[in-house]
Amino acid sequence: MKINYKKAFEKILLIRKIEELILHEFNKNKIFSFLHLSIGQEACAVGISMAANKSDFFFGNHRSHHHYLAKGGNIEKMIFEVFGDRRGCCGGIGGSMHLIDKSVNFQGSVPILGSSISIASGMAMSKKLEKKNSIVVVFIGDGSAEEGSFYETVNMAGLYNLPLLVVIEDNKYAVESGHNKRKSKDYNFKKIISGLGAIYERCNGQDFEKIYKTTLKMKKKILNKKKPGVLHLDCLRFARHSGAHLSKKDQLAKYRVKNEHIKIKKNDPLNIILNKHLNNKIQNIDKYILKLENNIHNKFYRVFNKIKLKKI
Ligand SMILES: Cc1ncc(C[n+]2csc(CCOP(=O)(O)OP(=O)(O)O)c2C)c(N)n1
Ligand SMILES: [Mg+2]
Repeated sequence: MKINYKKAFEKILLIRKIEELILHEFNKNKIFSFLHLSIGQEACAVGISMAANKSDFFFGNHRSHHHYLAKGGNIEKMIFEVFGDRRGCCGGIGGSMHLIDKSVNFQGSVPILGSSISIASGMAMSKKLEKKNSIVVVFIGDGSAEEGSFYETVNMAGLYNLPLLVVIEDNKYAVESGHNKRKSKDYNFKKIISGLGAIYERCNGQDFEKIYKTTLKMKKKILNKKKPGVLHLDCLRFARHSGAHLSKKDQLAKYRVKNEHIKIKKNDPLNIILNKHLNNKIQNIDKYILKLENNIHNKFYRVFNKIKLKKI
């Protein structure tokens, strides 16, 4: 299997830089909207989108810049949307948490936790009835996987053999509460999911290669065994839960596990691809990265400079 690591790196870098630039302008302009950054979690979206087909459908949640961009959503329309411009993908009235681009089968991000999973299962039912070979992928967080709708939907999807892949980006927190504050000690996710009739896999959500390979395997199983799947990705949220912050202060905050900032530094999805696959393949790697970053910067400001910001 030949894997295009360069393409994966470039996609992750695009998402990273676009979000950093959004963050920069958000802070300067005091935009009145929620902002949930995916920084640190980009490989989850890129690994899955590269393993999926164009004809597969994606649904996102409140933290979905990476899902939208990885699926190939229109960058210009996303930037307009985030800054409340009428030319945005939701007419500028939804903001960062409402992204949609049906031209690439990104069916929409829904910020009400646990809601998109039921909507996605409806679409999976329609794909089953149409006898299409596509799957429906829905991204949720570890906190959202504690909503009743998650269990109900996985159960029904198991019962009706739906081609649904639920991806849990487990960054360990729901806002600032960790697993130990939300789950019983005996909570066994694998047993619960298997008991609901779905396929369960878990892997490192910082490592593109692992996500890509696991997704390929799961997609095959979902279509062959006619069962839904739950893919559990262990990942790290580098930024604060929401708002325009990417400071060390949050990484060192009390609600996080001890030394998480060190783990964050060591497990950057960009560095993992560079160290494992690209450093010794690309000559003058710094120049290559700088050129990519400059292109992204120019792309962002070509759109941003067209926006007349509404000051509050
Ligand atoms: C039904 C519902 N309850 C509460 C909220 C407020 N809320 C937004 S994000 C969030 C935490 C979500 O945690 P998780 O699902 O783990 O996703 P993460 O933010 O970590 O990506 C909460 C409680 C909401 N949007 N919807
Ligand atoms: Mg979470």
